[in-house]
Amino acid sequence: MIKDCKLQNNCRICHSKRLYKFLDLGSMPIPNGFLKKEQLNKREKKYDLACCFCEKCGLVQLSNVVNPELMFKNYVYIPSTAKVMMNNFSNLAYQIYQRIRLNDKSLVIDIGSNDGSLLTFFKGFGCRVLGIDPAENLAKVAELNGVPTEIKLFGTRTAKTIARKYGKADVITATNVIAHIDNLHQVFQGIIHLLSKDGLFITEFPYLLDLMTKNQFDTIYHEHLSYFSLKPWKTLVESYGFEIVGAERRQIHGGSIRLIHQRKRAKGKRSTKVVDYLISLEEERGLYNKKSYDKFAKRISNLKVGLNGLLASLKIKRKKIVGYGAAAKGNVLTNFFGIGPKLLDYIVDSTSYKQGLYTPGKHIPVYPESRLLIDMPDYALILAWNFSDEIIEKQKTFRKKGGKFIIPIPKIKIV
Ligand code: JHZ
Ligand code: ZN
Repeated sequence: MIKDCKLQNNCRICHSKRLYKFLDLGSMPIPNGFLKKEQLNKREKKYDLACCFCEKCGLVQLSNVVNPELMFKNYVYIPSTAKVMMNNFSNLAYQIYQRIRLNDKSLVIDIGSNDGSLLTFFKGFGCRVLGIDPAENLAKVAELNGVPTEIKLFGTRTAKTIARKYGKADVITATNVIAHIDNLHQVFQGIIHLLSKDGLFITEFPYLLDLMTKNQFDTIYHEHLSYFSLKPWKTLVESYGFEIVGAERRQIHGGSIRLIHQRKRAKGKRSTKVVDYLISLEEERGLYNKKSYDKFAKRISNLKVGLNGLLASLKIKRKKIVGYGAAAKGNVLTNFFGIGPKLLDYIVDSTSYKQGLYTPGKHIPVYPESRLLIDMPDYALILAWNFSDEIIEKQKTFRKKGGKFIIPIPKIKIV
């Protein structure tokens, strides 16, 4: 029998055991483990959530690994409800299309393809596309969107099977999924099998530099096994004969990084200066110094006191407060800060899969966004703070009618 959870006591990249635990968020249910009403009185499974810094290579990672089957087989997160996400996908597809002039013979494979959103843009350029994702429910949606999908977790074995069945890929993309994968060595071994000689491997993930400098502690959860900066990532990439040929910071998800990789001797243009620049910036901001992580943990405990203080003072004034965006990160924040349905009456969210359910741990009900204007609470705490601009713009009427937004991160702000 496969265990639900295992300890990770060495570094996923360099295998060192010198791991420094700097943040302990306690034990909580998986962040997308939304519950039906009839499940509310059953005991939820909880898993430790703590974060370590590798003193040898600088990778930040969780102290344990929850079985991916439990988290991803039936998945409720979809990127396509946020305009900003779709714009980012369209930008990525266009950038690659321009770079290597994709045509109807090109094959683009997306690892962690979710509902097929990113691949629909590549399809728009006439390319052949294939998604790979373990979520059975979302693969069906992707197929309806015209994106053929292999329902699988990615690793060496999957890569070999797919290369045999479909041929080698000219482009492999992996957005917001590499941090979910335990065995990064298998990822690169898989890519070696699946990518054509001059092919591009493009990945995008939340950037540790943003996480640290903007107090984004709530993006630390069971799904995200690793928190990458460029220095350890570069070592990993190079150990498999690849090179980072393009790097760009993106605003998406509060600060991400988009990286383009190719084999060392592959044809194509290279811009490596930006990688060196970013690594020096990481060093300058203390990303490779233990003390920075202690300071980060201290800032998070201050934030906890600050936000709870604010919500309690509003409640004393009999204000009605709700949450906005039942994001996975919101479930981390509410669980760690101890914010339950007594403080937040409910959370509104645009994802149909989450509506009608209850948040894991705190059991706050999730309703459609339309409820906000019907009810007109005094405050909405934006738990999906990475989409604050889009949400505030969308909910202009709420503000006009006197509603206020609270943005908790990077620091508490009332709009
Ligand atoms: P959002 C996800 O984290 C999951 P989450 C994943 N593990 C990952 O790696 C990261 O992203 C990067 C809602 N919403 O995207 C939709 C509205 O209601 O921040 C979502 O439920 N109205 C793959 O779950 C939530 O907010 C809106 O107008 O923390 C946002 O979740 C908008 C824009 C969003 O991801
Ligand atoms: Zn390491």
